[in-house]
Amino acid sequence: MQIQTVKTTPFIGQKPGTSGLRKSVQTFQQPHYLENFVQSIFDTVQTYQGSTLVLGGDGRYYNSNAIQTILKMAAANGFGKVLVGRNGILSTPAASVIIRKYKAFGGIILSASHNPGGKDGDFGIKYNSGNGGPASEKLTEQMYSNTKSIEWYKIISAPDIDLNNIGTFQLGDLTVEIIDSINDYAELMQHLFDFEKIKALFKSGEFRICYDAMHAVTGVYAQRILEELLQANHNMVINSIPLEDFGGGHPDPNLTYAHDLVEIMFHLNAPDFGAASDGDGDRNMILGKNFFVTPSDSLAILAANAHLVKGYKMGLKGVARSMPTSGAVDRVAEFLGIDCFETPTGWKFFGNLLDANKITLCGEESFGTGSDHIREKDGLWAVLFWLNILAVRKQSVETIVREHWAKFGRNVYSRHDYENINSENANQLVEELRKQFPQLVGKKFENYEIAFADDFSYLDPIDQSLSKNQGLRIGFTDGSRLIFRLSGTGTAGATLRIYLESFEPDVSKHHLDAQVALKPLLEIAEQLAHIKYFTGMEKPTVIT
Ligand code: G16
Repeated sequence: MQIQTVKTTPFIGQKPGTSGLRKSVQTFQQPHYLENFVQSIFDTVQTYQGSTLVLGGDGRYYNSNAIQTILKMAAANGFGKVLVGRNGILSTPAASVIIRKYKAFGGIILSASHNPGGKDGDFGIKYNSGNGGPASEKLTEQMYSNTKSIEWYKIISAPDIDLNNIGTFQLGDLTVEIIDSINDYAELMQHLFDFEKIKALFKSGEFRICYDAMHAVTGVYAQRILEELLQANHNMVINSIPLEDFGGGHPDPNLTYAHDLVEIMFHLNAPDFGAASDGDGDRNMILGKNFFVTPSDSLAILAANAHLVKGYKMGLKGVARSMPTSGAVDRVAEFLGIDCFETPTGWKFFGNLLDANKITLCGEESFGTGSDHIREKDGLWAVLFWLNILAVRKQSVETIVREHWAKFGRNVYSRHDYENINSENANQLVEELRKQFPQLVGKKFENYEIAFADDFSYLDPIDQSLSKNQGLRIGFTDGSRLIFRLSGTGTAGATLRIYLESFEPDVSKHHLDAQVALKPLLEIAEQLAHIKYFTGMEKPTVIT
């Protein structure tokens, strides 16, 4: 088969964000756009000749087209084998499982995660290394640098491969194996969790679950694992059929976008447990009957109850959370006598800690939770972890959370997002706030006094790499925190995220709504950052 070397010129702005390159579908459809980025990945990772690549995506619009192109480029660039999920489908955690299990050189995952899909939606691509985790900042910076000087890419001309049937095909010297997208993942879940106990919980008839797949990739995984293997109540997976445009929805599992599930769970006859996942299946939202579990609390509760769960009963090596995530898990770590690490936002920062056996569990406020079983966050894994705990403790979700707060205190927490705002205004807000930092320490606002104000930097304890400018932190003497960050995953304008946290040890105040409890902090945020003025908005677009 003829290898073509196609001349090309750089595109501006092929800079990977928090998690890979995410742009509108139309941007990706420009001739050479995808090819330039893929060649830049290959030129960065270099030593792959003859080795195996894993390839798949969340099934959004343009997934199959991109897969055909990448296969032909992999053949032209000298990979030995590509493992592709059937129909081009692989959830992000399943891709991580497969990279690790088959000791692949790396993988390419096609997803824009929780961003909307379809012809007018977003598309995305990211590279995962041989450990199954997102490429390090060093690699993504090199990829970006390559995109700025690219002059050619290599591709073969060949007919498209049939992605719909399991089997092995040749593309020149490249072997393409179409594999079941679910088997390896389901097998690992059975190894980690007590499926018999969870099955018994469902069998009792006294426990019902509702899982919202949001018309995204986890529909097929949830049906196999929850319905077939665990025999959960019938029709418990809603929005189960993966669609190229996610049914026109926004596949982001939070209280705003997972409205179908929220309606079911905040109802008189609600099931006992509710959960949702995002576009590529790595995020999770956990709900009880009329009860929302914040992702930060969820991480802390998994850590505190890990000893009850088959795959984790040997104990935790340590835990980690991203900086804006609440300190709830820190309290559990202190109780257990294990290390707790604070990393910047982005799952890639957990990779070194996991590889060095420093941590077992990690998580983020952005609905991401995971463990050392893979190197990605894992939506269904978190759901199964909760189910395993519920099967052992036989209490409601709300009781488990309230008992946790009673023991450790409650880290009252919320995130306010201002989406799609003018980028210049967003940057100006950050700049103006940063300028005030030297004068902030000691400043008082009624009951609150500022203890520190800084721009978070992270020195990786394993490879000593330094990541600067990872979010503005304002800490108060009572342990409360206000954090300001601009999202690195949006594709239009800017998204301002404001993270609010306070600590409440008094059980008699634990029933308070988080928005009510955090109101004083929100007022301080407005005074310091003039949010309404810079965003032009009276209130956030999303509150979680
Ligand atoms: C990605 C990253 C996460 C991060 C999240 C939000 O998740 O993998 O680590 O917390 O984005 O990032 P930001 O606040 O910059 O938008 P996903 O699920 O989109 O891949």
